[in-house]
Amino acid sequence: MISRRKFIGAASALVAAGAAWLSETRAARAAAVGSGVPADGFTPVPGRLDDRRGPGGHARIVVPNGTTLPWRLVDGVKVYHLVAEPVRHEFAPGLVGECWGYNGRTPGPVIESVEGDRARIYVTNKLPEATSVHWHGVILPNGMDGVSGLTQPEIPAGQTFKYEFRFTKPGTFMYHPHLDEMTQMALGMQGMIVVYPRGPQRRIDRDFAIMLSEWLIRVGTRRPDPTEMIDFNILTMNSRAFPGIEPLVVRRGDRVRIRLGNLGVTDHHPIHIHGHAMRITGTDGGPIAEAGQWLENTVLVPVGTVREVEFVADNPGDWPLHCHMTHHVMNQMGHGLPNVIGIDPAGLDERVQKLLPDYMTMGHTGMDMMLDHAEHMAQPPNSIAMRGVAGPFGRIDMGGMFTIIKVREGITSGEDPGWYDHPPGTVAAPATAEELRRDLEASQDRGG
Ligand SMILES: [Cu+2]
Repeated sequence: MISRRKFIGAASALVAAGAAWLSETRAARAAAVGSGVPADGFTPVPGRLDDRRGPGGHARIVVPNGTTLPWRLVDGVKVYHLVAEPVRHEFAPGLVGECWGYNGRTPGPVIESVEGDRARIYVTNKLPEATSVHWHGVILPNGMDGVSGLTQPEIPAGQTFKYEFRFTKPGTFMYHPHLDEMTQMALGMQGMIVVYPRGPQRRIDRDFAIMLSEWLIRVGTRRPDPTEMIDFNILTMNSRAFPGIEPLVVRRGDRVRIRLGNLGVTDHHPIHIHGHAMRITGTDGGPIAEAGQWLENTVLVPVGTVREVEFVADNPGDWPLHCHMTHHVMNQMGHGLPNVIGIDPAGLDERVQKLLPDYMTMGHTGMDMMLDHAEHMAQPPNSIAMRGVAGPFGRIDMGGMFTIIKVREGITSGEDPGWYDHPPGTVAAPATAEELRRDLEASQDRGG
């Protein structure tokens, strides 16, 4: 198993290589736009809840476990540089994958722009095979659409291509290869694009971008298997699996937008929020007019789409935001196991132990006990627990596509504020004998 220090060293080297072009131009970019921040006057402070706004009134995007792509202004054109390359990626502490991505990470950095802006995007191919980049949802000239063989020649390994077009409408879009899609996307080549409206818009205080993805990484291996079509065992938000996913920290009263993209293989993800209702406000087709918006507690994000949701964070607490498919909130779950729920193992363990001394029937009372046992068993190399991490009330029985929205009163920082401190009397607790007598026996008297 690779040591943490070695991993960080290797990852840094990759990041350094990927960002070489950016480093070389840092001074020039700083001169052009001031510290490399967008020229539209908005200076973000990483990790801070920031009340400053750009001219369009937009809050800057927050990418949990991710980042945005720097750009420089050249004669009024925003110039970006994507580097397609192999990436050593940590899905959660304990699980590292040999992936492909952009600029040293998967998903690639979020590309930000403003409605009407012209973009020139250089794509350098450092993969061992050809690639291309499709700008999913962006309305552009046909020859910039990135479909290898149809609208452009492939980008051979070692070469740099140039794309140039205008972002004509606001919204959330995506980018991904359109050559050997099965392999390249399954290994992590995915990214999001955020285009802010140019004119005034309704106030948004916290604006998050989350890419949903699915992977098969067999226990003990490092390379995601791109040939799998159905049975995935790592489900991720921005290529991280819970408990490796950063929480979404918001201040009570904030108007929150979450931009959810899905570039997975097969699965549509019903993303469920607790404690709030979400308004569906946009797709990769663009914003939805207010009259067409509707409320949901669960928004389905099908493969190859974006859903933008908004809500007012008016309910303090630690609220899950997760895929509602039960197998998508577990890590490295095996399937096709014998179903032993309800069997009586009495006598069975003794007989089998004569052949296999360590044998023990598990799962006959449900799967929860397996987690109790798992805590005492050694984890195989390069793998993570199926589900479960220590929470304020015991084990949080979740993994995979799961994160926590932390709504807090009056906070000024986007740093993780820790667990929610519940007001007295607002936490579910064991019923007392007196309460049972008072409430349940009385209701039985009435036939309730
Ligand atoms: Cu799902």
